[in-house]
Amino acid sequence: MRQESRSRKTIRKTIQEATTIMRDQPERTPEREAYYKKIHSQNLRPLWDVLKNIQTVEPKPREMPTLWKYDRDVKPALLESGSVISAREADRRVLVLENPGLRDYFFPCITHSLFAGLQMIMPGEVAPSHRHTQGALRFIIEGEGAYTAVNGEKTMMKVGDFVITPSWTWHDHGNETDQPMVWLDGLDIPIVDLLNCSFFEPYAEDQFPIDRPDGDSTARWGYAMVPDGYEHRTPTSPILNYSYERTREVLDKMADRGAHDPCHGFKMRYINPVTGDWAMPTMATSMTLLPKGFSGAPFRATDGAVYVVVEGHGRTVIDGKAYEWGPRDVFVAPTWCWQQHETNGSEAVIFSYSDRPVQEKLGLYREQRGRGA
Ligand code: 1HN
Repeated sequence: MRQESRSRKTIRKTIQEATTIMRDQPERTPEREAYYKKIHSQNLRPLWDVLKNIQTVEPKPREMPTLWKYDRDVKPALLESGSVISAREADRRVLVLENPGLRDYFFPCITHSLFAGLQMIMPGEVAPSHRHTQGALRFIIEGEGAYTAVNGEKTMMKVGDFVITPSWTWHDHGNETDQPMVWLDGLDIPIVDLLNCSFFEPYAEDQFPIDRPDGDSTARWGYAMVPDGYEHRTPTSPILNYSYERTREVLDKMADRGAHDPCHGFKMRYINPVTGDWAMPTMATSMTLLPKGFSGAPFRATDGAVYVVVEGHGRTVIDGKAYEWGPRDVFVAPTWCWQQHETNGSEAVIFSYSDRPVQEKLGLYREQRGRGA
């Protein structure tokens, strides 16, 4: 028995070595170059000349770990944008969080698969109704009392709320308060682009008619019950607004109960109450409580993640470099980079989203934990 297991171990090791050592690339000789050129005019390419581009031992993300400091950098830029253009003329007054590693991408994005932007709406402004096949999430950063309306239901937004705009639903935003309001827009733009399924339509008027009271979807779906007779299963959660008040309460209760994950602290997923799956089909959304003095174990995963800090201060070490964050800061950890979260004097609460649901459906998702996990 012992011998058999030892030889299996040897075989496994040999396979591992074989798969981690890259083969030598075929040489490019003048004869070969001439041949490649000749066949290129017939729309033919030699696979052996391009294989190296995809046969990486592990994912090599183009995006870079990046941190946006809200109070210091982003907020002044947003406030200035209010005098540069109106929400109406801009359609959506959004400053895109462009990853410096993706400057030549088809569209400014925070990772190769996800868009992130910060939208500001000033008192009295309206962002007119439209719909598109890209799914969107809103995560409220600052301000209180502006609304977003989705397919006839309006919700007033508060800091920390997570609001969903499912694919192909009419949506408009407005601010009837006397304060600017800022939220993060997370969209699955590169995913929809990859599949070439982008449709867009403006609504004929500024606002799509409201036909349901505020809180309607929470009343129907938000209490672990569903209306009897409800058969329809939508890939996106029917809940419009997952309020921070309730999310925070859950996190506190989890923390009261003790044991946390060594890498992730107390991390809770937002789910679609009808299916039990992620709340959105293309974007995994979660809220994490990191206890005071938390020093997380290292982990990495194939989903690059966008983090938005709600409360507390701390740092995340991404591939050996520390990023110091506080409330309202946004940072991104690319695919397959080692990450480690730490808090100092206070507990911290962090919202995050990634393309994990897509990877899971395709059987591609992987994660790895390091020492202490
Ligand atoms: C969009 O429609 C919104 O509706 C926000 O608020 C950001 C970024 C790219 C494309 C469409 C919105 C967007 C967007």
